[in-house]
Parts: sequence; C-alpha cells; structure tokens
Amino acid sequence: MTRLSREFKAPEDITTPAYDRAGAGRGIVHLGVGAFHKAHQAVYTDEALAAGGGDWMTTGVSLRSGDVAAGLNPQDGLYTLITRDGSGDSFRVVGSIGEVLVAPQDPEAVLKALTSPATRIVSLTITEKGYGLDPKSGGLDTAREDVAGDLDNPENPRTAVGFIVEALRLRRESGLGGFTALSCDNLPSNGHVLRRLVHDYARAARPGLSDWIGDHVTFPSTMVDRITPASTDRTYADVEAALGVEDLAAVETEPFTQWVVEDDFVAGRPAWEKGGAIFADDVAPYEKMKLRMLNGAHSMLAYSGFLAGRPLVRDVMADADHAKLVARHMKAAAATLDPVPGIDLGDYADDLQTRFANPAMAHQTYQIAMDGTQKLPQRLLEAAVTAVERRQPIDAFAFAVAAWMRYCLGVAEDGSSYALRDPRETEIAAVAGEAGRDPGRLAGKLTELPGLFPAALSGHAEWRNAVKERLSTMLTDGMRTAIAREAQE
Ligand code: CS2
Repeated sequence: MTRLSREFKAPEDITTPAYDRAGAGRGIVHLGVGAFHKAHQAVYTDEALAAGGGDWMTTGVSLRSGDVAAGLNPQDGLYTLITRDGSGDSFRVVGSIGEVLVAPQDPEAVLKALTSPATRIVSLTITEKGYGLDPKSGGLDTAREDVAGDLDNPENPRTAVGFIVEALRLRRESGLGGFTALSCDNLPSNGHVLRRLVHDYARAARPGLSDWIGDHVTFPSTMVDRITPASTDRTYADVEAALGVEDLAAVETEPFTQWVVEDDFVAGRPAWEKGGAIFADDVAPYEKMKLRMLNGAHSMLAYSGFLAGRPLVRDVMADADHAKLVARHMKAAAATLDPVPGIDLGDYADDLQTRFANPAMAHQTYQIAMDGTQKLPQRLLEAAVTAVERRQPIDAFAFAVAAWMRYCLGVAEDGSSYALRDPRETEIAAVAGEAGRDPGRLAGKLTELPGLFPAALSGHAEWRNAVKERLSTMLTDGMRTAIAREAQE
C-alpha cells in the first residue's frame, strides 16, 4: 500500500487541499500538534487557505515525542480527517500543516521557525499541564522542574512558555516585530493565562523584555470545541479502505466544530471565518459555558463511566440512569452561568447530549479521565463554588468530585489496577495509600491536596459531607449502584 503524499490522487468525492501548498509561506507555528489541532484549527486554516490564500501554512511543533512527526513528515504534512456520525463517515485530506518539528530532537529548528520574519501567529494546544501554571497564584509555577530548568538556562528552552520568550528575545534583538500568541486549550481566559505566564517568565529570565512584549505581542482568548478521540487501528484501516492509501497520521472526529476567538492579532490572521470561526469581543462567557457544561459533564461521566465498566462516552449515554446524571450535571452547571449572548443554555445542553451519544464515535472515558488535577478546578470546582454561593443544589458537582476521588484509588471494581495519568499521581498515590478505602479519610486527604480545592469548598461542611456520602456509596456498593441511586434523587 502506498503512503499518502503530495503525489496522491484522491477519489473525486474526497476534498483535498485546493490551494498552492508549496507556494504559501509559513505564517503560523503551532506548539502541540496532536489529534485535536489536526481536527480543529488546522481545518479552519485549510478552509481559509482554500478561500483566500495567504501565507498561512503551519509549522507544527511537538514538545515531547516524535510520533506525530513520524506520521506527518513522510506524508508531506498531509493527513485524512474522518468525520463520523450515525449517518456514516466522510473523509477529507487536510493540507495546512507543512511539516512537524520535534523540539527535544531539534530545538534550534523550533527557534528558527519561531523567529522567522514570516511567523506572525504562535498558537498552542499543549493541554492544561503544559502551561506551568501555579493554581494558587494564577502565575508561573517556578518550582516546577521543567520551568525551573528553563529559567536557569533560557537559551535552551524545553517548555512552551520558555520557547515563546526566547523567540521574542531573539526577535527583538534582530529588529523583528512580535507575534500573536494564541492559546487554544481548555482553560478559562486562556489568553490572559498565557499573557501572565509569558510576562512572569520574561521578568524572571530576561529583565527588560517584558515591556517590549507588552507592546509587540497580543494574547487573544479562544474557546475551542470539537470532540476528538485518539486515533486507533480502525481509524487507519477506514482511511485505507476509503482512499486506497496508507495514512499513519489520520484522525477522526465528530461533525460539530466551534471556535470563538477574540479578534486581537498584531500581525494579521488567516480568514478563519471562512471555516466558520466566530470572532467576538469577549469569549469568556462562551468559554465558561463550554468548560462547565461540556467538559464538566465529560469529567463526571469519565470517572463514573470508567468505574462502572463503560469504556466509551456513548456507553454512558446508552444507560438511562447515567444519561440522566449527564443531563442533571449540565443543568446544574448552566445554573451557575450568567447569560451567554445568543445562546439558549437548554438548547446547548440538548445538543451536547446528542453529541455525546453519537453512535459512531468511540470516545474513551479513560482518555477524558486523564489529568484530573489539571481539569477539576475550571470544570467542576469553580461551578461548585458558585452553586454554594447562590445556594443552588450542589449534588451534581459533589457526585462528580466523589467519582474522581474513587478513581484516584487506581483500582477498578474487578480489582485490576490502572494508571491515573495525572502529573500529580505520585502525591495522589501516597494519599490514597494512607487513606485506603475509608471514605472520610480519602475525601479529606484529597480535599487537602495543596492548591486544588478552593477554601469555599474545603471549609464548607455541607459540601464535604455531600462528597463523602457519595464516595462512601461508591466504595461500599459499587459505581453502578451509586449511579442508580443518584438518578433517583
Ligand atoms: C475532554 C475534551 O479529554 C477531555 O478532557 O473533555 O478533550 C473534550 O472532548 C473537548 O474539549 C471537546 O471540545
């Protein structure tokens, strides 16, 4: 089987890049090219290039492993995107990524791309833990090993923020302008977060650079949304069957896609609106809505679903009680939000449930369960604080948090163990080891993990009790019973 490459002639019904890929310059460097970027921003850029041209091809960067590069580079950056729903699959070949650099293998090449005069946007999908954020201060966690290492040796960065600041220093030195730094991760006010971290880092490593950054770099916030499961053998096999070509970079996703972006770019941007992006003055309300309703419900169903023996999101939705808890969660989350311009939150919740139930998507609960300590605050805990303040029901949030605590034990109900895949897993394992299956002790110790739970919850007796009781049911009677009981309330 030949491999996908620029020589490939696609069957007629398959969309392929309708623009001059080799002739278009590289205007974007994207840090963290993974399945999500390939199913989301890269498609908007592909549409923008097809509609209006421009020098907006992307140089991808992997900050850790070489896997994505090994898939994409031999294919000239091309890959197939499968869109799946109940009515069948559709395929298109996306061409907006020119090549992928692997930072640990060739950091010089990454700095060269970042300091190219053509680079005008540096975008990021590096996951929550990639930012080096100290949840307590909201600033840079200078005690973190990778951050501290970069601060000691800023010319040879390893972290995303380290690369950005070093690139900006070099750009200033050679008389170039700045760029737009565009965070596309699931963090509230992601642009503000990134701005703060970049300035904290610059002040610590490069005194004097911070003012220049203030004048030459913007940090628009964005809300991103497209459910993208990790690719599997089935993804590759389906592309082979449909296109007659081997594609080791293929990704699969759902039909729905959404991107709300603050229109604050220092040196231009692609016509992303051609791909359906929405430009808004303030994305914060959209982001909060998505984080609390979509991602919050996702995290709840991931922990409870994984432990209830439901490996896929759609398995959760196929169980009437569990689906009821998903709906309840979204409703409780919606009640913590202020009105969102142009959106009916009830309709939004209905649409989310349809998306979660997509019968063609194999989205693993175990995938979503990853990195809980990085996700809980913005998805569940902030909403719970608002619910407490407004004297609204807290049950949905208490159930979700109890499910995470049960998950922290690292042992399934059949006694098999699993990896937590959380940057704080060593700390969690120590806590879980001490507490064992005693719900009061386990809940108490996890609640006291430094920097995780806000005082408004950890010091709130009713909240603590609501969590502990649910955790107790989960440990004594099992997750399925806990779900059934909760659905009756
Ligand atoms: C999910 C998200 O893995 C997760 O934590 O909740 O990746 C989710 O699928 C996306 O945010 C949807 O846009």
